Amino acid sequence: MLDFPSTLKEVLDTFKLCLSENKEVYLEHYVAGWRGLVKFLNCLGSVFGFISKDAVNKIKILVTHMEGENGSQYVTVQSMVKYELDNELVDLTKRGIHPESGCRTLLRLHRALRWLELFLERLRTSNEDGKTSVMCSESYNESLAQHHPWMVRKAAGMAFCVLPGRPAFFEVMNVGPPEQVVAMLGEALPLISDVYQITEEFYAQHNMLDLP
Ligand code: 1PW
Repeated sequence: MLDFPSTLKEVLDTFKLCLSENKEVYLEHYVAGWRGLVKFLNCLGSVFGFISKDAVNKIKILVTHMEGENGSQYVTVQSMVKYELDNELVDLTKRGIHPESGCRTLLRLHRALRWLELFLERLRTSNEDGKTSVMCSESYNESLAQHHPWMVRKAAGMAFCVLPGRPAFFEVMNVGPPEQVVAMLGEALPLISDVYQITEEFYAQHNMLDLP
C-alpha cells in the first residue's frame, strides 16, 4: 500500500497514477488518492468528520476486497465490475445479499469525486474574495446532493458554512503561494476528470449508475 500523501498536490498526483495505458482505473491508486483526500478533509476541521468517516468506511470495504482471496480480480475498476457481475456479487435493483459489493461502494466514491472536481474547478477560477463555502455547496448541489437524503444534505450544508476562507484554504492545501495552487489545480484537474469520465462511461455501459 502506498504512503499517505501529505499535501493536496500529492493527493492529486496519486490520481495521476490511476489510469493504465489502456485507460483502465487502478483500484490501488484510486484508494490511495481517497486516503489522501480524507487526510486533507480532516485538516479542514472536525465538522468534516462525518463526511470523511463514510469515505473511510468505503475505502475499508474496497481494501478488504483487494486483500481478500479474490484480490486478483480487484486490480482495476474494469476487472472488479466484470468479476462481480459475472459472479452475481452485485445487488442490481434493490439492496439485498451484497450490501458491500465493490461496485456499489466504488460508485459512492465516484459520485463524491465529481463533487471534488466541480469544487476544485471553482476554486481554481475564483478570485481573491471568493467564498469557499459557496463554491463547495454549489458543487455539492450539482452533484452528490442529488443522491443524498435530506438529513445528509442538511448536515453537509452546515459543514460547508464553517469552511475556512479562500486564503486559509489555500494554506491548508500546503502547495505554496496562490498562483502556484492555481497552476497545480490546472494541471491536476484534467486527470481527475479523466478518471471520473472513464469510470462513468464504464458504469453507464453496464447500467450500473444507480446501484442501490
Ligand atoms: C472540500 C472537498 C470535499 C470533497 C470530499 C468528498 C467527500 C465525500 C463524502 C460525503 C459523505 C457524506 C455523508 C455520507 C453519506 C452516505 O450515505 C453516502 N456516501 C457518499 C460517499 O455519498 C451514500 O453511501 P451509502 O449510504 O449508500 O452506503
